[in-house]
Amino acid sequence: MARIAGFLAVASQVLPLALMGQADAASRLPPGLPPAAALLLRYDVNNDGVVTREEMEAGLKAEFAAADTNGDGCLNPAEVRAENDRRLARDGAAASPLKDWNLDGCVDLKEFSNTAHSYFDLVDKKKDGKVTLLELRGPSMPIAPPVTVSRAEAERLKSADEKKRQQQEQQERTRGY
Ligand SMILES: [Ca+2]
Ligand SMILES: [Ca+2]
Ligand SMILES: [Ca+2]
Repeated sequence: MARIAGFLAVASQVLPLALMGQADAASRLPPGLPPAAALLLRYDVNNDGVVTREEMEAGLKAEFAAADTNGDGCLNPAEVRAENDRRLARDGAAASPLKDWNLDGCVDLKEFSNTAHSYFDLVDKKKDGKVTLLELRGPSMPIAPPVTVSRAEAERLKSADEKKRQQQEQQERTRGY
């Protein structure tokens, strides 16, 4: 528990600027995780850094029940609109809007859970019904990690840049600028 708390304290300090403007779920993410990780991490109710399938299903059911205002087991277009507005307000650009996949005018629990289920299956590399922070950081994540350039490579790029700049200056001089 203390370890996770330390983790989050560090996260709030070193979070890349690009994430700063985003909604709560994403800005609470430990460092190195793609914004999409918030999609699953919000179901980690016991805060142990592991999302079990049970935690996800319970969370999805609760969210579905909250969105299904008339309690008929179906999200009609008005309920879908309200839920999508809520997601947009919460997740901003990272929001995943609901979709009535079979176009029957009703988003059922299965359709409601579709995005979370596919992401869970994609990330759960060990297929043990649990998604860990390590797996969320893994290569299966839908958003590419930042490219790290080695020092030597950085130097090479810099000198290539410098050369190009000098050539450009030379050209401009010969053109009489
Ligand atoms: Ca958990
Ligand atoms: Ca309904
Ligand atoms: Ca449907």
